[in-house]
Amino acid sequence: MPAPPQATPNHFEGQKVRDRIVVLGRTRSGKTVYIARLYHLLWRSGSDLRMQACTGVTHQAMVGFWQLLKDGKWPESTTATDQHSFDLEFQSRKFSMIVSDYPGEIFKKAFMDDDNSDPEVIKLLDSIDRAQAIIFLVDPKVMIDTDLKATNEQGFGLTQAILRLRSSPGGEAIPISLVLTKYDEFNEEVKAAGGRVNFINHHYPNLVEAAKKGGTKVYKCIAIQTVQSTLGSHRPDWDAPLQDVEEPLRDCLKGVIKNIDKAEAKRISIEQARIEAVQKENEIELDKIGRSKDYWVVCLSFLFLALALIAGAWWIWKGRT
Ligand SMILES: Nc1nc2c(ncn2[C@@H]2O[C@H](COP(=O)(O)OP(=O)(O)O)[C@@H](O)[C@H]2O)c(=O)[nH]1
Ligand SMILES: [Mg+2]
Repeated sequence: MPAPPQATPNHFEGQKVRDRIVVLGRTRSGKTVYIARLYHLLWRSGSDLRMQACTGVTHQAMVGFWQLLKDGKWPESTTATDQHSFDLEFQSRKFSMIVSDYPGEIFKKAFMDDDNSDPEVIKLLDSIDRAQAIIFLVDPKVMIDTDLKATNEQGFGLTQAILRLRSSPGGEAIPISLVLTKYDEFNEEVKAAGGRVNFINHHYPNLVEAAKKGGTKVYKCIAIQTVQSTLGSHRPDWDAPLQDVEEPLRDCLKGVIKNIDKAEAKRISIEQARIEAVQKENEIELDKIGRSKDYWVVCLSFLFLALALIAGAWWIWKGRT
């Protein structure tokens, strides 16, 4: 089987190269569970979408999360930044995916405190600037909770991230997937609001407005269902049905391919126009050369004719004398 072609990153003038699919979300929004499930679905998938951890460490981390979840336990919440990188293959093209699991205070520092001095914050903002597509995980629990701080941090923070993306060069066309996580627990609230878009719009209208352009879709995701234990706590049920785990990624990748193909078609048409302009210039130059050549041929012909006439006249004159 021939090696699939390397996907071209998107280039925009004065902009960092956009070369990655980014997964972002506030702390406890469900990043670890989502990525662990996504990787479980895709790393041995025989479909047109495949995923492979870039390092053994990331692969082992994912296997560790599968084991925990299968054992009915939730992963610990993140205390240090965990960056997981994956290679993706979709429709025979290659992509990179970065999932940065930031501890809560980094997201807050970046988008609420405007503190850009922390290297972790710089990394987080850099990942937005380099995104070809972003999957934002949005926690419905935080949206309906009475914890005003958390609700506002998620709504304002995600809106800030989207505004940064949309205002950067090329950012208006970047596909966004807004993923409502934990849908198994919050489907009643989402339905009562009139569906997923109305639900987000009701709680975070600025976020929907900021994301609107560039192909934004909203998903109701169940990465893992919870069951209530006899003691009343919620534990994960690995084998229960899932929903909207692959779809946000698939749709983002389709959008990225569209953007890459559009940029490539534009590059080809600019190159063709340049080649045509050079050809035209060459033709004008050749035409000029041709015309000056014609001029010299005519001049020389006249000269030879004149010489022949002189020689003929001289010969006749000589013959008479
Ligand atoms: N019901 C339900 N709960 C989830 C799901 N995904 C995550 N959770 C809950 O959200 C918590 C935080 O998830 P986690 O992936 O660690 O969030 P992270 O901080 O963004 O990495 C988990 O401990 C679960 O309680 C899901 O698909 N369904
Ligand atoms: Mg985590």
